[in-house]
Amino acid sequence: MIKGITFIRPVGSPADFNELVSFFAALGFEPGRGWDEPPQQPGAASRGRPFLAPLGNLEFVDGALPTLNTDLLVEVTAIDAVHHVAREWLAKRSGADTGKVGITSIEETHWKSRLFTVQPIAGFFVAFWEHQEALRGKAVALEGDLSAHEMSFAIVVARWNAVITDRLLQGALDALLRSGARREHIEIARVPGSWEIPGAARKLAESRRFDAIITLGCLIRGETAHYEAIYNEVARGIGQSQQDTGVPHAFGVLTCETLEQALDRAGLKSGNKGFEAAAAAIEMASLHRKIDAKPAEQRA
Ligand code: DLZ
Repeated sequence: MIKGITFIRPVGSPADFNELVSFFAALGFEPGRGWDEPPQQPGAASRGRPFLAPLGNLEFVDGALPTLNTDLLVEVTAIDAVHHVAREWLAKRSGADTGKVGITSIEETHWKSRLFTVQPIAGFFVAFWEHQEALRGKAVALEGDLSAHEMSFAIVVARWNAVITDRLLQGALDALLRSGARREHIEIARVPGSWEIPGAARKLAESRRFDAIITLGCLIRGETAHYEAIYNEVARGIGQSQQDTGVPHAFGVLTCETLEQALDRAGLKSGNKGFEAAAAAIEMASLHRKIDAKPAEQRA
């Protein structure tokens, strides 16, 4: 059974390696499981950092090829936002005005796409492209993207079980910043416990200043009297705020049997539910924008 496809790119020096890892992380690629081999003999250490994409393919072409200086093509959504992030990354590099690194403007291609190329380090080129028909090759459906560019978010985080909720908050911030949100467009509201989350979330949603609200808390059954009652009310209140205000609310309130289980879900073994809640918030905010932008006659 075919499982995946890997293209290996050797790099010339540890400094180039670090630059490329920084560049691909800044663009929001999901990091895979990397490796570091200690040296078997002097100077023979090696390391690898994979970057994952939701889809990959090996494509054979019979006909006109794009005139590019690279065979590394990354398909994206929201190419203008990707171009912006790449430009900002380059602007922080000291070599940016030496001509050894650089970025082209976004150009139309002969295959109904828009494309630009970047040289994040001397001699390494990567092209980013977006098909003009966003639905090409996909089921016909409206879908949100994972770009948080030019979006504002509020995070409501409970102080109760702070050892957990602080980790959820770090995960949520990581997801937002890596997806292109700016720190000054993220407001954090701290509340005493999960019980207080719905009230604060609603107030923030009613302010109409945010594309989405992210709610973070942690209820531990063994340590919480009336656990079911509190949990039901928190979930109901957050859902009701979402429905009444029309602003997407992501649900990141953990309900766990034990502290150990909560730690696992806050970044140890089972991912970070704060990161996942923020990703859901970005996707829903993007979907809302697309629904608002789509002319009525195309919605049928
Ligand atoms: C009171 C309480 C208890 C027992 N357990 C938790 C919990 O596990 N997680 C949580 O977020 N909050 C807890 N709280 C606090 C309530 O949510 C609320 O803050 C207080 O009852 C004050 O209204």
